[in-house]
Amino acid sequence: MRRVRTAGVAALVSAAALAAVPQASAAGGEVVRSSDDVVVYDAALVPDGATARVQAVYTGSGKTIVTLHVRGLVPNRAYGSHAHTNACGATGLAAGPHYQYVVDAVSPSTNPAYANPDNEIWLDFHTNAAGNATLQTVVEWQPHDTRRPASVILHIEHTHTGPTDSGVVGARLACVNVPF
Ligand SMILES: [Cu+2]
Repeated sequence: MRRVRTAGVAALVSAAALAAVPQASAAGGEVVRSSDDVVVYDAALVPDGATARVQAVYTGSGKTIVTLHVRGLVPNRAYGSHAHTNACGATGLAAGPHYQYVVDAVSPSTNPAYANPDNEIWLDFHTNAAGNATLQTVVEWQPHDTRRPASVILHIEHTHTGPTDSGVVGARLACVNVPF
């Protein structure tokens, strides 16, 4: 495991500080931001100096808007990404399964009734020629008080959406802790 310090973090409040004092937006929503380092499991597809930042906004109308910014990845490449249940660890598996608002009783969840971008937070993206991307998703709910996502994982490919493999996705390349 290797931790890559992100560039230009001076304006970022630490994750711990954000967790202690959620910021209120003008609209009355809450904003959380990711911590400023990325745990890398694949140094070829998440090169030295790559950064990933996540912002979650909880709107006054009950939605969650999640934005992912990545920089310095492999140019013109598809990556998968989702919110996961556990914090980042020594291996990609430590982050656990995808966070589901309504939890599938069957694990791993491949049923499109549960493993879909309305019940999970999907952030798949395609990098531009500079290896950068921004992706935003909106779900119609906010994480449960007692069960919240803890991280965002970057995967080797886009998420599958077939009738029997929904939510299935390849290797875990990197992880960023997010105090959702
Ligand atoms: Cu994932």
